[in-house]
Amino acid sequence: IHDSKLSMAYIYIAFAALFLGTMAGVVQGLVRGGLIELPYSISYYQLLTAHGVLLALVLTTYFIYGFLHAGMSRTLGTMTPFERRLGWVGFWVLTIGTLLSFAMILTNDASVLYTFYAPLQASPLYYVGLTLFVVGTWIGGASLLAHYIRWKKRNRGQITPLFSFMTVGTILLWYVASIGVAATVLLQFLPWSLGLVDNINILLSRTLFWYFGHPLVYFWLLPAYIAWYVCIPKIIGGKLFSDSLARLAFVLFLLFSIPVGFHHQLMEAGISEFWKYLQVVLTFAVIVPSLLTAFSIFATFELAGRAKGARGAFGWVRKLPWGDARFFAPFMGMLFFIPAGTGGIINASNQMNAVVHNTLWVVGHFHITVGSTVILTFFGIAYWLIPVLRGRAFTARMNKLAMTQTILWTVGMFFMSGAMHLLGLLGAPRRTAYTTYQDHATAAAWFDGVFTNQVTMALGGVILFVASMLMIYIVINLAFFAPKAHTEFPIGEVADDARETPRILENWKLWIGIAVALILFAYTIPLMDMIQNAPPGSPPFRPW
Ligand code: HAS
Repeated sequence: IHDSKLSMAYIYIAFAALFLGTMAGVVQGLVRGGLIELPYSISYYQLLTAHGVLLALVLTTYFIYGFLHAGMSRTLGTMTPFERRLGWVGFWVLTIGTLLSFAMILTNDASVLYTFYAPLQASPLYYVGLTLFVVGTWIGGASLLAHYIRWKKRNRGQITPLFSFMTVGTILLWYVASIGVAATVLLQFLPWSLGLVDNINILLSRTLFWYFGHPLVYFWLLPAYIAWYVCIPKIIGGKLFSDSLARLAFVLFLLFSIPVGFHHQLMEAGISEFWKYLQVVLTFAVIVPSLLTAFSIFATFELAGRAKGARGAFGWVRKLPWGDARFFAPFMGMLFFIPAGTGGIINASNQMNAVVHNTLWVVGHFHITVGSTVILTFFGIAYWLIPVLRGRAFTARMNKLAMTQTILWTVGMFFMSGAMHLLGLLGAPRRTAYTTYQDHATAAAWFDGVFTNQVTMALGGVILFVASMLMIYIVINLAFFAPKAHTEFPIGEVADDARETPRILENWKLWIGIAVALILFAYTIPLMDMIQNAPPGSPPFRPW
């Protein structure tokens, strides 16, 4: 019960962020669609920053920690008071950091978008808030790792439950990745925003950011994969196809998701072709664990259907529980991931990146990855996790609403991100309310098709907003008003004919060693080059 309070604290803030973040999102979408103008002195960039930070950073991080803590307690037993205290310290440091950064956004002192690219400069307090945010996640992560280490010591020689193994992989990935953002914030942005140094090395700051920024997307994705591998098999009444393959996918993410940041900087001068090429090759390696996941999940679905008597090549599809939102929402997320992953492969291809980089295409890409695949899965988790933690039931009425929520989210996202992808191909830029070409009005007329239209994008945004408010209603109901009942935390079993899991998969020292070697290989020389041949640097730019 004590552990569930910690998880719920994370979940409350996650959904508060969903509420505020989607509100900022719909208003900002309507401004961009030319449908409204902002009152008072609120700026488009201020709203866009609030939207990105609240949804991409706050909602995701809080939900992930709430989910992982709950799953660890479910699979490894309750935490000790020390582990729980560590968890709460992490929560509060994270929350103080979040509130501080958010306050700076509200006062328009940090309208630097969620990527806070230099030379855009925010108030030093914004960077202090970001630092606390990261430190809070490290402390929360330490609580999870302490829980794992204690279990390992007590259960020597035993294979760790899959949920906990995956949690450890996710947290290790986060630790290695977040060193990059901590370094750029502490060593570059803070001294610069405090006026201790006049200039900032932009290329270095972006490189350190993307060293962190790409694994960040897998930090969002892996908890969704945990649900796909561990919880969904139970929900559909089946068994996981292979335990080893699932663990291998997570190990591959740890190895390959970090030394790939240059694929966000392919159009950036100052990094030589060779290093970009190398990191693109590694990017193609990090696609493999997602392909393994697609295979595993398909196989799990097929096995479940056949065990229920399905016949023919695709008879098993009909045996899936289509009316159950705990399955349907993550499933729609999986479907989104097929075009979304394809889009990622397009982005990572140098020549095609030249077409899509800095256009709305990229915004479309991240709305169907993190905004659909990940978030729909998180919604699907919330439908059972909140009842588990609050000792309540997920009733048939709530399930109906949750099904409607999923459909609305899917339709809204289809319109919004579909339009974004197409507009991007036509050249509509991102990170700006205007086209910035010609006198805007002339250039805006390029985008006048039915789907290639900024209004379609805004319409999708409005549907998403309605879906989001429905989600908030469901969350409040599940947390406070649903009937009291015992709800089970779904943990699936592995299929009977699966082979025994090789122990080497849990040799974290080995995997961290290889990951560090790959990172050093991919980054040492380019980073030295950026530091030694640093351009004069740039003074701050505060356009608001
Ligand atoms: Fe990305 C930009 C490349 C995945 C998020 N990405 C972004 C940004 C974000 C983001 C936020 O190379 C923008 C950052 C910014 O603000 O500038 N991305 C990739 C690649 C992948 C990829 C190669 N991205 C993600 C995921 C994200 C995410 C996941 C969030 C969670 N991305 C890029 C690149 C850029 C980029 C460039 C920079 C662009 C630029 O120029 O600025 C891969 O990981 C994708 C692999 C995925 C697959 C799909 C596998 C399919 C599965 C579903 C199976 C379905 C089933 C159901 C089982 C190959 C697993 C079917 C069942 C039935 C019955 C039908």
